[in-house]
Amino acid sequence: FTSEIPAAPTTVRVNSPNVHYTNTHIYADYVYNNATIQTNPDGTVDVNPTETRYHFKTDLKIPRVGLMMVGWGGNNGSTLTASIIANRRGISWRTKDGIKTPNYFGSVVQASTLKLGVDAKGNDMYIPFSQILPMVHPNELVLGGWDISSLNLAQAMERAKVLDYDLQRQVASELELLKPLPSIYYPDFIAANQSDRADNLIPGTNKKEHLEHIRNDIREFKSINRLDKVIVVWTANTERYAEIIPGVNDTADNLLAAVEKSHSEIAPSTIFALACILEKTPFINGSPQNTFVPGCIELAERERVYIGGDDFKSGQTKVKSVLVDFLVNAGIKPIGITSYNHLGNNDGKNLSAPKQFRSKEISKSNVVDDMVAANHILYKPGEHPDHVVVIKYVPSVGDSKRALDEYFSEIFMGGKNTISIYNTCEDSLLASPLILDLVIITELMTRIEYRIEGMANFAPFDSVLSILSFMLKAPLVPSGTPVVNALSKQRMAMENLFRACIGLSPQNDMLLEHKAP
Ligand code: NAI
Ligand code: DG6
Repeated sequence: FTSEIPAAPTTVRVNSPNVHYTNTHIYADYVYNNATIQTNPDGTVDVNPTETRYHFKTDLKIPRVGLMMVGWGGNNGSTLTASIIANRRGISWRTKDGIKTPNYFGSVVQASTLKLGVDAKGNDMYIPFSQILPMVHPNELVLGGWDISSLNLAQAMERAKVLDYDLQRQVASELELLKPLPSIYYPDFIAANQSDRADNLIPGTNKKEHLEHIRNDIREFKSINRLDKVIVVWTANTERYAEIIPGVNDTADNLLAAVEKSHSEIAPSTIFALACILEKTPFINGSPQNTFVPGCIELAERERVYIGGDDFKSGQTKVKSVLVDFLVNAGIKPIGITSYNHLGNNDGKNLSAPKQFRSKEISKSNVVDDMVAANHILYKPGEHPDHVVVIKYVPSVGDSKRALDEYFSEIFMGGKNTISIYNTCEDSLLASPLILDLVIITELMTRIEYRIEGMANFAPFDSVLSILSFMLKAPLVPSGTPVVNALSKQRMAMENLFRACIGLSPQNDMLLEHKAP
């Protein structure tokens, strides 16, 4: 078998009067086409095509980037760290299935391609996603972070029981040298069953001092490692939801004042987010809790720092955001979605507590809303399929999560269709590459600016990075803007934005050159 797809070029250069390259930047002029719709009283619809002229400026210099993980010693943190070291060193390991070599499968940036155009013969031409614009390579990331557990990364990797022993054996000596920084522990926010690992704590209960401590950790990490940028990812335990209290966490100023008073309703993850924002460091929340209380979002917008969240979208939910999109767009009406899973890792243990489970239940439950709302032929206003989420902790299965889903739909002429899915996978091997994508794309976004008519200067995007939605179960979006959960739309949003930065029109699958040559 030989592939028809030509080999990918190593660099992309667009020859167009709309694209201009300097030694340091790419400048692209781009026309964004949309349409505004007006529905008239008689039911007719007026469509007004719109055009907005955008100018994009992308900094070509790939900086030296640090990734700091909160919950570094957890399954995701230790798995990602060991895997990056294995990739960096080109370590291969023996398993009962033979010799394995490291890869970055599961990372959109590292292991997927995108169609750039066609070659002279009309064949589709794909390039690695990572080559559309200059991006940081995961092997170059400088790793660090915090954990309330004092185990070094070799011990943490062993505790996680995710990677094969022969790989663990070979990376252990390097991982032994990596030790998480002490962290903030407010027992009320994570499950009581986590208390036995909390032996690496920043002393005291003063939240303002905790905030300053974390800020100092970020500054030191940056300076010791001579980094241009740091990005922080929360991959620590799922916390309970924080109550939104007027005067406490509703505005940026109230939130900062509440930190000064060590208010009990401010979660550790919010302290980390605030520390990052004040240090001009992007912060991404990989767990479902409402870290980004209104005051935190307001502060990010005010300081013009990127934030992203919530909750890594790894397996069951990723499939859901494909399958429901498919069913609804095929004119089939899902009326019952029942999602059950059991797992036996520490995440599962933490989620066995009701308040932490509730955070996860919320983020897993809203993922079909936009797809249902988009089809008013199938669903009346306010109508929604039954949607149930169950998670059980079964220690014996460890990190190997079992997810069972039933999609029950109404089809033609009163018929019914049932699709059942059984999915088994190591949870942390799905989540770890998402951390890379989140970090690499966030970093890239810090190098892209835009300008439209009326703006004197180029400016960064909105602080809430909705472009990260593909990797997240409950995407955080700028206030008042739509949440998109459908996976293909989320991917297109990334692809087309990056294409726009090199002056290319959005990807389409019309293949007109083959239909009407
Ligand atoms: P884990 O339980 O193995 O790791 C979490 C780590 O966070 C632990 O080492 C714990 O000691 C530490 N920790 C808890 N509170 C902390 C704090 N305040 N500061 C610093 N460290 C703290 O969990 P895992 O599997 O690595 O998952 C991490 C998070 O990612 C969980 O919230 C989980 O729900 C979320 N997630 C995981 C996915 C997956 O597929 N593995 C997918 C979606 C979300
Ligand atoms: C049980 O659902 C544990 C969770 O942390 C999930 O494993 C994680 O959120 C991934 O969920 P999903 O639905 O994206 O596979």
